[in-house]
Amino acid sequence: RPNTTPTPGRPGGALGPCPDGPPNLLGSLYVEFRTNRTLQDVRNLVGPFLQQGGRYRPSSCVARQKVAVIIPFRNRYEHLTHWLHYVHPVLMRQQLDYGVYVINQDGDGAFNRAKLMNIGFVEALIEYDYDCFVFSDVDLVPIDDRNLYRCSDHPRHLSVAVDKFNFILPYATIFGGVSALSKQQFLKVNGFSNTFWGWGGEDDDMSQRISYRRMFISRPDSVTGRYKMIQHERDSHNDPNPRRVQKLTETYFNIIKDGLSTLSYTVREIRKDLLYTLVTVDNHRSG
Ligand code: UD2
Ligand code: MN
Repeated sequence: RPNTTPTPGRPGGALGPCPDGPPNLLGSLYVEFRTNRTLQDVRNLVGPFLQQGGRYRPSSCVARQKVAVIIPFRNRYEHLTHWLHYVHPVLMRQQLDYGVYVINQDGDGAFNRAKLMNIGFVEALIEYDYDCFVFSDVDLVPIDDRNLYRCSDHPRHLSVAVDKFNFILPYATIFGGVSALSKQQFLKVNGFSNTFWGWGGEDDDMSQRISYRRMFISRPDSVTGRYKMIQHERDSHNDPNPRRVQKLTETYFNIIKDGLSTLSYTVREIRKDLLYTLVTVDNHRSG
């Protein structure tokens, strides 16, 4: 094994970096949502490998990236249970130094997915020096563990082949579902817009921010990028945003004046479960 020369000050010798290709991946996975699995079942199963707050790092090597997985959330515990059950083991096999942050919108005002993801970025960075951010819907589970939850040279769209869309990319610029941006990439676009209240548009706004800042969307191939989405009805207080189409014509001008630089919220509670960090926030609805 290379690179096991002891380093001064580190007893027992320093760990080498993890290999670029994680060696223990399984490829395509069996995923089933029709079970009565509980959070406690998942704690029993994967908890022993985790630190409080849904934190993990490989013990045999130094992870190549420090990844915060950010889940925008309200009232979807059943989905979260499946997500944690399936995705934790995948992230472990991918040898990531990672943490799972569930950003929980308090109250029953209009949902704002994009703003929750901005909040997740800021709150995760307060805790640890993450260099990569994966933003994931709570209802999307990868069914191939070769789909690495890492960042690359360009912002990366991971959920390219979702069963709900018959495993094809619905349109070329789509960036919704699961996506990954490095800290630098996220800062370059000033994060997401904070002003998409209700369903839709916020992912396309980010896609436009990326191209206006001269970056591209990178993707895994359509076999590696397969996902199962947990079937659901539209939630209450998340009706389609009637302004979503109009707002997309304004992205270019809004990048610098609507995003991380103007983010305002109040943290109500931070609770560490073994499986995830729950950050409950008031996201200051004002328009
Ligand atoms: C699509 C996109 C999603 C987002 C959304 C429009 C894909 C695969 N998905 O998902 O990324 O762009 O359209 O906003 O392209 N949530 C809650 N509680 C709520 C409402 C939403 O937890 O009450 C969270 C949860 O993580 C959910 C996500 O927001 O997965 C997106 O909401 P959705 O699942 O209702 O939207 P969907 O499936 O149309
Ligand atoms: Mn969904």
